[in-house]
Amino acid sequence: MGKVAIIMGSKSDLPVMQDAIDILKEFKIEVEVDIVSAHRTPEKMFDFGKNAHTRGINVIIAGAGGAAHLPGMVASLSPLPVIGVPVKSSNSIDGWDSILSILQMPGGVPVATVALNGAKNAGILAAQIIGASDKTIQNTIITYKESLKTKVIESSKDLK
Ligand code: RP5
Repeated sequence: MGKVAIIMGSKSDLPVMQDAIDILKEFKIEVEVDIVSAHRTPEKMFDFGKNAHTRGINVIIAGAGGAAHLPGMVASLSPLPVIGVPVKSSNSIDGWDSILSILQMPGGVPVATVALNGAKNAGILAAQIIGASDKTIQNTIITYKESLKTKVIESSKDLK
């Protein structure tokens, strides 16, 4: 059974990051949640990045805003796939600073960056990564995607 670590730079990121927690819980995937700040707790970030893969974690979701260095720095320290969530935080100018800080990684150190405040998609992507080698989780994703289709078809019918 896979496990996802969801970390964020500040408690103020939690309202956005909660979407990742919620969808992973809906998929019955174990999550561990913590605040890890690249700038305010660099030693904790280093320890987390170096050791996450030794603690049974399969995927890391990291959210941060403004000068959002957490996802990239954790990706530099960890062999695990890192999904970055740019957060439109109080110190962000317009969100682009968060997006570009997470998106524009140098060659060799990928961060799978989702949309601004796109924590739900980060959770789904983490589940899909785990589902690539776990049929039960993959079937959960197949059912979820079917439910998206059903919702659109129902909405279409409602308009008729
Ligand atoms: C970033 O600064 C955090 O990830 C957060 O998005 C932003 C603001 O943090 P607080 O000042 O609200 O703690 O490092």
